[in-house]
Amino acid sequence: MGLPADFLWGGALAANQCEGAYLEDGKGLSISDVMTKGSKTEPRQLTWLIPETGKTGFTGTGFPFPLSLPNNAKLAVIDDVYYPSHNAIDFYHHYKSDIALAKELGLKCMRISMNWARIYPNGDDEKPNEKGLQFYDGVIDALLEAGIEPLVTLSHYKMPLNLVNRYGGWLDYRLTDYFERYVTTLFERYKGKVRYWLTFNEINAIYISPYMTAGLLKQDEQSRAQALHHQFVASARTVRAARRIDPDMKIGQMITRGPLYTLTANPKDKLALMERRHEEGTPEVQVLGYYPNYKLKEYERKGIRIEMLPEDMEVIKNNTVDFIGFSCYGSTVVTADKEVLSNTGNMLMGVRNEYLQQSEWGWTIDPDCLRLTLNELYDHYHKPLWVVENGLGAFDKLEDDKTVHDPYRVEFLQAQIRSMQEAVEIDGVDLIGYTPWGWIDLVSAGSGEMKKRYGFVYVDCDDDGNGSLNRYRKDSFYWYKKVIENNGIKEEK
Ligand code: BGP
Repeated sequence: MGLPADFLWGGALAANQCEGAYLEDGKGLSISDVMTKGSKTEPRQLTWLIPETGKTGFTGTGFPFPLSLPNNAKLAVIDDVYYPSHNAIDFYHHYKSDIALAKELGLKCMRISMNWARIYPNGDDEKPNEKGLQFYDGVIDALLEAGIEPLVTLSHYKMPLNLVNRYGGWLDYRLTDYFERYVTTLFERYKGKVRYWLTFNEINAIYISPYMTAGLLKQDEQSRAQALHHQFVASARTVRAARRIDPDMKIGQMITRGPLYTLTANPKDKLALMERRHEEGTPEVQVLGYYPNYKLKEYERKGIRIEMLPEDMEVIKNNTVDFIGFSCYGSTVVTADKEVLSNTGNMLMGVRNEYLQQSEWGWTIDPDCLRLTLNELYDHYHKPLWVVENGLGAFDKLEDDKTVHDPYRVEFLQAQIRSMQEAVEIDGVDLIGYTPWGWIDLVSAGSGEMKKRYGFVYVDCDDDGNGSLNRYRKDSFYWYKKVIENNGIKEEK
């Protein structure tokens, strides 16, 4: 019984939410650099500029807040607006001491992401930006020296902005070439050092956040399906490049996933659940190498036609991923009655579950969500799995003596880890690791807030970027350290 001895206990980060230094050392703008701060109730917005007239303005990012850009407007940074990613927690200048803290915490693995716009500032450049690569050399070497295995996401909500303004994001086939150039640069540079990679963060979230996942300005269903196809091709070419450059590399897909429950025993609700799963994306393409019939039929019904190059499906078929990484924050209740749906967490529309609590941000807290999700994915795809995001966004208070008491986080994670262990110990799921989200506090992707904190380490920084940026260990830091030392949660007899 128990988790494997080499189980990768870790923590996760994303470049645009932690690095800051948004223009330093030749970095180009990324799509997150033009996102304003929102709040629990106010959505984040995008800022634009019409270069000819100097006129500026704001627009929503898309669902459910319409994205509308005036003619000739380009997404751009404008004056007097606060953009959380510009400084974030300044990991760029703190990475050495942050990695030392991670080592003290006992992490065996860290999920980071590399910022495409640091390496190829415009996305379509011929040559990489050496300074950007040097930054990641430093991070990777520091991780390896600390005995921490890196898991690198290649694209996590932060593609170069130029690829959106100039090409309309992933709708344009040329991005597959630019992406291949970017990943090839990284694979050649980090072969023998970085073994685990993820391609596109939450690739299946394109149906709810097409701007963040794929830089889409045109967001109709046809455009989303086409852009997603290009990402599938890029993912397959990534796998192909890895096999060529370093066959020891393991490439994972990354999806967002959580259990679905029906509101009632009415078969119509069960059908709604099945349809929701189908709408949520097609892990099959990256995992098994083909489009499943339900998606092909859906496209046919809706008159969606995907333009493909003759070789696309061949590349997809021959280059499937090695493992499935997924984010899982909670569960959703589904019903056929569309009238009663609301946002129940991480952009998921559902009905409030009367058996479960909600976080302060209204996300459903489900103590069994990992066992259920791990089993469902393993039964379907028989691939090794990795929980690459999971956690509780909560308010924390830094006490006068610089301690942070966060029993709510410990309680949440205790249940999650127990559920994850059950999937391995009782059901025999093949699980590589666990990297809870934001092991150190960082900017929220959904709301841009700092006060929505996930970390074991508190960062002194507020919603407007004020604060010393000092780091403080929360109570949960000492708790998680013990969990890692014990290779899991041991039940008290
Ligand atoms: C996931 C994203 C992460 C992360 C997390 C928590 O969907 O992949 O980047 O931010 O959600 O969401 P939030 O930051 O909105 O609380």
